Amino acid sequence: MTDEVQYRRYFDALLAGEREVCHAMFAEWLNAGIELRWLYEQRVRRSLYEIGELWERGRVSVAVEHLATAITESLLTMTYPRLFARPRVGRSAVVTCVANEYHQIGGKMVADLFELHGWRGYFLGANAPLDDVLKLVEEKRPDAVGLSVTVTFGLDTMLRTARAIRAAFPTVPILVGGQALRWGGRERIEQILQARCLLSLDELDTWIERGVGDV
Ligand code: B12
Repeated sequence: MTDEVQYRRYFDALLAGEREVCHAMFAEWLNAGIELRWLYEQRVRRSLYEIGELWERGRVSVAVEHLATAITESLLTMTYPRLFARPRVGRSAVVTCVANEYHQIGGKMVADLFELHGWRGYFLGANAPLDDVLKLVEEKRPDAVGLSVTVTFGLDTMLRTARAIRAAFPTVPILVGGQALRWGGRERIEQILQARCLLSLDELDTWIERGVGDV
């Protein structure tokens, strides 16, 4: 079966809410040793973006989108044995969605990628209140903070969050990512925030490989 045919089969099962088929295909990919980053981008992200387009055009209902999202979130936990297999490197990252941001799958992938590199990836999930994020950063003293923002109307909150983190923790690298940044402004944001915008797991991978402090 070609790669494209496999993707289509997976996508159709996801859209039909066939959890068993999705689970079996995902297990097969994991057992075959397919790179996690590729699986996350080419299967998970691609399928959810496609569902988003169908939903935007009124071709699928909110219920179908919710079903596909719920299945996807359950599949992501299947990667855990792979994530924690690498030796720990004594570094950590706090990763969170900003306040009022309910899209949490991208942020979770980011935390997973840190784990895959032997870091500890503390993932706070959706809609994290700023004060609590600051408290956790204070407590964990991570080597990086990752902020995820998807909705365009969340950009101001992201800016406020990053500024507050920068004020309280002047040296911690701040990484910002998510679809809200897709439409440009990257350099301006980096300048304003003294942060690094990273738009994909590949970019994050390169950042981690290069070592901490490259902001
Ligand atoms: C599922 C979904 C939801 C679910 C989310 C549930 C959950 N558990 O996460 C729910 C139902 C909550 C939801 C709600 C809404 N949604 Co919605 N949703 C989606 C959908 C279909 C998939 C999201 C997803 O998981 N994508 C897959 C992940 C893996 O992709 P990603 O987030 O981009 O992450 C990747 C990169 O961006 C990057 N990344 C992300 N964060 C970070 C952080 C760092 C530090 C780094 C390095 C990298 C990084 O890494 C990931 C891997 O590459 C998208 C479609 C789409 N295009 O994504 C719409 C979409 C995002 N939603 C949209 C909208 C409009 C909404 C609502 C406003 C709808 C409404 N009227 O209520 C609300 C907003 C709620 C809120 N305040 O946040 C629009 C956003 C438009 C915009 N530009 O603002 C989209 C694009 C749909 C569309 N085509 O119009 N949604």
